[in-house]
Amino acid sequence: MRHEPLIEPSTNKEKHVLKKLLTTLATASLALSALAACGDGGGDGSGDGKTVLGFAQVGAESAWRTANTTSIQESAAAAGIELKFSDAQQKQENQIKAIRSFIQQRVDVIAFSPIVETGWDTVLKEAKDAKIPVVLTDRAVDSADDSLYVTFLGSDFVEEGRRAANWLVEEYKDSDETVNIVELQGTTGSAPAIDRKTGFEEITSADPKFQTIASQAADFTRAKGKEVMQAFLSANKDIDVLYAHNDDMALGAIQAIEEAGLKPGEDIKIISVDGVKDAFVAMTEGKINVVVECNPLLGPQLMDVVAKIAAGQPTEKRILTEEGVFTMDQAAAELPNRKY
Ligand code: GZL
Repeated sequence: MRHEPLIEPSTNKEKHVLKKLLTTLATASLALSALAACGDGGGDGSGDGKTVLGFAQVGAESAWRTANTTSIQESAAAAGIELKFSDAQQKQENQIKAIRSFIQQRVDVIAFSPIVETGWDTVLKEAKDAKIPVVLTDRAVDSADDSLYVTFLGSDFVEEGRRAANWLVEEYKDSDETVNIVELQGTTGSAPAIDRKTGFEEITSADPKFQTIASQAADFTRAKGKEVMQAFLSANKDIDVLYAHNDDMALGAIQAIEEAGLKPGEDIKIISVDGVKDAFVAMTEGKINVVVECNPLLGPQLMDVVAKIAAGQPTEKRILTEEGVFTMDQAAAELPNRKY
């Protein structure tokens, strides 16, 4: 059946105007349908209705980080959340690029573990202007404007430093001898490195017998931990204690200590942070004396936060992760329970 045209143009001018009008209307309707697919808070236009989370990870520098990544990826899948994941290879500029890409893709939520504390305000303002909520996981940012993120989910690194030092105080409570400490710091400028040092010194500074004779960044990696410990050993003949801001650096330092003909855990007592499986194995071998746990399994809590945001529900500004302290004599019993 032939449909009669709604409008019958008679002159060429009328035909031209009608043609332009129809083209404009067609373009406008295409644009409107694309916008509708993106939803209001984001979504990548896939139109499958899934919440889309963009996550900018620090890198893959340590066993802790690997466990953290696995937890996030597995939890997103279990929660039916579409995860866009980027690995910044320990470079802040790559994390900033990833966040900008997530903004362009109109994701629903952005989450990341800021490799260092500073330099985020500009890109976080861009996310705020794009009305995309940001969740900090693991590490914090040092910003005057806490409206730039909705929630910070992670450990209290200052408390982790205090716990490390409290073990030391207890270990040497019956001695008046000077205790010479060397410290392997995490990534310069990162929240865990700054805060673990702060918490440790808050306790040790109360007793002058505790002397930190050397302290240097080793970037949370085994290789750098070994290299810096070798330098400590060459420059200092009477080291009593190593305080390592993470297990990977402690495990690298153990290699250096053994290559120097010394016994880790005996000649040089070792305090470490994280609680990865290999650190528990080292404790069963008597090579690490105490591990302060830092829980990387943040995935489930992060997805709870993302789901609340997607549902328009309020989330807590600060969510603390639960963690403990494990000494050498507890390691064998605890090792089978370790999930990372
Ligand atoms: C701490 C985390 C640190 C770990 C390191 O929450 O940011 O980064 O202690 C990791 O193992 O590299």
